[in-house]
Amino acid sequence: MTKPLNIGMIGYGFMGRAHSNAYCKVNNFFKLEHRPVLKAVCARNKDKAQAFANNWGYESIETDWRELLKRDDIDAVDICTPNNLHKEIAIAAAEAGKMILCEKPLAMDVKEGEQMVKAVEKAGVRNMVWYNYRRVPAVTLAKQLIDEGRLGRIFHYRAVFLQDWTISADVPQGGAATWRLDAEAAGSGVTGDLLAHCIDTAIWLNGPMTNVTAMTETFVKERKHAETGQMQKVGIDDACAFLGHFKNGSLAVFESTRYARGHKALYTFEINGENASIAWDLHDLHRLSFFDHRDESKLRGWKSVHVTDGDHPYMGNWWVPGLQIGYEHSFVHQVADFLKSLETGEPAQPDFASALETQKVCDAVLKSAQDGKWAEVG
Ligand code: SOE
Repeated sequence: MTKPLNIGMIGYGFMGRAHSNAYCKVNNFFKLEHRPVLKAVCARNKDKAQAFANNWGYESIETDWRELLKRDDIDAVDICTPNNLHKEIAIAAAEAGKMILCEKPLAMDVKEGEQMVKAVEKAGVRNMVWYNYRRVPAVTLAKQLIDEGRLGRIFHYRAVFLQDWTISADVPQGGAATWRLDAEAAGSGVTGDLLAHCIDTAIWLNGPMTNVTAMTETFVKERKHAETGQMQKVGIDDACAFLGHFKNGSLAVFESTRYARGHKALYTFEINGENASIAWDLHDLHRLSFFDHRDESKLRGWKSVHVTDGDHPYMGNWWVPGLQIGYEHSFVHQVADFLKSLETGEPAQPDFASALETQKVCDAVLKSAQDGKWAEVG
């Protein structure tokens, strides 16, 4: 018999769907003591909340997140709102004694993030941030190879996250579909939305970063606001590139943009070590490229490992070797790990405190771009 874990989800956009799907699937594939129960979804628009509830099987709806937090039948709150609501909801949820699963980035900035960390620590509630790419099996395999010391001393960490969906000046800012372009709702542009993923993965794989030097650009200076219809100054970074140092002495080169025509979600990283290199590409997410200089010289070359075997991370829970899985499974894995953490007592990662480290790098990147100088992290 599994123990129910009653979920109250706030927000119902793209991430609401990704998380709901994960809650629905997780117990079919992972043997766990707890089972998420879709208790309630909360959104301001009653009809849309009901339609979402009907589609995913949520038992009830709320239109005010404060009412959701008052309910005794909610164990865990999943925050899928725009970034500017994360702090207020998370702190109130912690005070109400709820577990919290919060969409990335943790907060609008470090100041907010610190308050959130303090709140969950004071309340002693379980917390996690949805940096899902750690749970792509090939990325988790990269972590295993690095932890086994196969790369040796690491010299370089290179990452990009490229998209092209905001090139047209007709794309509005604000509103349900395009809040990511509105600085008031998102806090920042590609830095908080896309580079935050790259930074989370990088810190996880290669350790903390110490300082950065960055440049940002806003190519389209004004956009219509989707709700008011008024033209408004664009306050987000459309593109960002930065260099930096990791504590282990390796060099960081990161770039993100929503203006790379032809690229929809090209998240790639490459790590070069003394003995070996690793490369990964979200467009081919089930493969991990690995080059080992210690291989016999006449056969030395890049291997493309199809990460679908039973002894690859998470894969023993899915189909049979050779059959691959996709984007949505990274969320299933993250829920599985969260539920497992309830059994082991270990904090599910990344928790708010770990996500704050990513936030510190994001803040340093934005500060450096603004000041035109190197910025220390933290
Ligand atoms: C933006 O387009 C976005 O959806 C991000 O918000 C997600 O975090 C990223 O995984 C894909 O792109």
